[in-house]
This record gives sequence, structure tokens and C-alpha cells, in this order.
Amino acid sequence: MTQTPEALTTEQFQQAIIDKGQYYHIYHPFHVMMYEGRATQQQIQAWVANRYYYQINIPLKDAAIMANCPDQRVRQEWIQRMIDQDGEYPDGGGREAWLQLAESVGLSREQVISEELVLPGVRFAVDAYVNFARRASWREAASSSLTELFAPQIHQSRLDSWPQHYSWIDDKGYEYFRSRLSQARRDVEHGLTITLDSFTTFEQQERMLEILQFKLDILWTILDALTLAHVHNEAPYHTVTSKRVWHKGLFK
Ligand code: AHQ
Repeated sequence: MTQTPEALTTEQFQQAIIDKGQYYHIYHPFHVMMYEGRATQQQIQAWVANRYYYQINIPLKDAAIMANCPDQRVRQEWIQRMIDQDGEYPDGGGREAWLQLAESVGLSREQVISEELVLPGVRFAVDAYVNFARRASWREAASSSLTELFAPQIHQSRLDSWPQHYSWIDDKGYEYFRSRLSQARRDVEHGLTITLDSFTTFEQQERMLEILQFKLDILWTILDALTLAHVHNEAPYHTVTSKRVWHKGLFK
């Protein structure tokens, strides 16, 4: 009978979570291409239009967590994430800031909102995240947001590099990245407390690290789909048509 290994100490568990940062999408070639100024306007536009689908699904993911969470105190803190993204009427929140970014890179709001540029692979990856949050325990779903441990660095890297390389992007488009520097840090503090308090056996800790890898895979896969379509010019059905052919979302 094999012995179950000892649980990691809180410090060891937190370090194991931080070590997952080596797989963060900041190291994906598509992100590096944008960071180093090698992206075309069309590639930046494709990234913005596809990430819009991720952005508008974050509040649905957070609503799913809240719907599964019986703890009033946790909900009182978690709801701020939805307010950050959806805004408080009439403010448009993060979603509006992302549409500002879209206009700043030369896209029309209507085209981005239509989701017609969202690739199937991006849609599947994002939908996997929302559906996971609906089915998982609220604690496990909450812990999956901890890829944001590494988000301030990626937002800052865009703020540091894009204005130099892409002078054609209007500065007001960067409001979203600026807003996330503080919001992400606040969210991570809350998510990390929940995670470190919730997973105290070796199996629970191992499973949480698997969940984090699942979320890292989602972020990486979004950029893989963009690379195939907009670096290698092999968009879905490219062997049979040069037209854009894919489903535009089944749950409106
Ligand atoms: O803008 C991002 C955001 O609001 C969130 C929420 C959080 C979550 O709940 O999973 N993750 C996340 C992320 C955002 N931006 C991504 C980026 O690269 O701009 C990074 C992403 C994350 O690290 O999970």
C-alpha cells in the first residue's frame, strides 16, 4: 500500500503555485511577437477581437462561482470582479475599456461585439473555462483564477512596449491594462487566501495545481488558435475556402 505523501506546507504550496508561472502565456510566441513589436495591425486586431470573447465571459465565470458559493463574505468580495468587468450602470467597466482598445487598434465596436472574428479554438477554450466554473466546487473554480498572479506583469509589459512599437494605437486604448494592474493584485490576494485555506491535503493540493494547469492551457490555447489563423494563415477551413467560416456562438 503506497503511503500518501505529506501535505505541502502553506509556503511550499504557495511556491508550487508561483512556479506554474513558467507556463504563463507571457512566454507564448504570439505574445512575444506583440511585445517585441513584430505584430502587424491585423494580428493585433485579431488578438483584441478574440480576447473580447474571453473578457465578456469572465463575469459569467464569476457569476457561476457566486451561484455555487454559500458564503456571504466570499460573495461580498467576489462580486467586485463582476462589477469591474460589467461596470456599474451607466459606466461600462472593463468591457467598455476593451471596446475602447478595439477602436484604438482600428476595429469597429460592432464587428467586435458581433463576435464574427472569434475563432472556434478561442471559443472552445473560453467556454471550457465558464463550463468548468459552473460544474466545479466554488473553491476549485475560485482557485482557477490564480493565473492572475502573473497578470500584472503581462499588463505592464504591454504598457511598456506597445506604445513604442505601435504608435498608431491611441493611448486611451490602454485604459484596460492600466485598470487591471491594481484590480488583478486585489483579486489574487482574495483568491490566494481561499486557495491556501481550502486545499490542505496532498491530494487536494495536487488537484488544485492540475486546475491551474488547465487554466494555463486555456490561455495558451487561445494564442495557439490565433497563431494558426493569423501567423500561419491557416484559419479553419483554409484548405477549402478563403472565406471566414465558423459558428458564431450558440448561446446568445
Ligand atoms: O483581464 C484579465 C482578467 O480580468 C482576468 C480575470 C482572471 C480570471 O478570473 O481568470 N484572469 C484574467 C486575465 C486577464 N487578462 C489576461 C491577459 O493576458 O491580459 C490574463 C488573465 C489571467 O491571467 O487569467
